[in-house]
Amino acid sequence: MTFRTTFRMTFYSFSLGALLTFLPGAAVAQSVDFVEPKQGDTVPSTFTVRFAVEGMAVAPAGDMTAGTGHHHLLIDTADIEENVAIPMDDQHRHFGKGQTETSITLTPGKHRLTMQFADGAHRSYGAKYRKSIEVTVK
Ligand SMILES: [Cu+2]
Repeated sequence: MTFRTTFRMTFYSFSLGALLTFLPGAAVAQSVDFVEPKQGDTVPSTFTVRFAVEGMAVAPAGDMTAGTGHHHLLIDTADIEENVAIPMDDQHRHFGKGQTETSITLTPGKHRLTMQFADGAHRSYGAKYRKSIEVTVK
């Protein structure tokens, strides 16, 4: 084996190793995000909110399959820590049929919207599956 071949093989196996170390993290991205509206948007009093999740599948409330859950929208209220059940009221909306969008009506001014993905028993998946934005309602 020449020096050059050895060098090449070492180089390739290093690259492959680096790639394999890097890929799993990218493949299992864990997050939620607002498809709309976006941070800082100005919206009419009634507007559509669309949800996206990566690293989990959407399932109806009651389905306790690992790796699944449903979306929640928290309006002008505090975050819900991991494993804590999300209350059900006007500030804590559940999308327990597996919905990925909704229409909401808010008063004029600034509002903080928080998405929180949670399991079939409405227990928060924590910060990894939480996203907050601020919007201004006209
Ligand atoms: Cu719920």
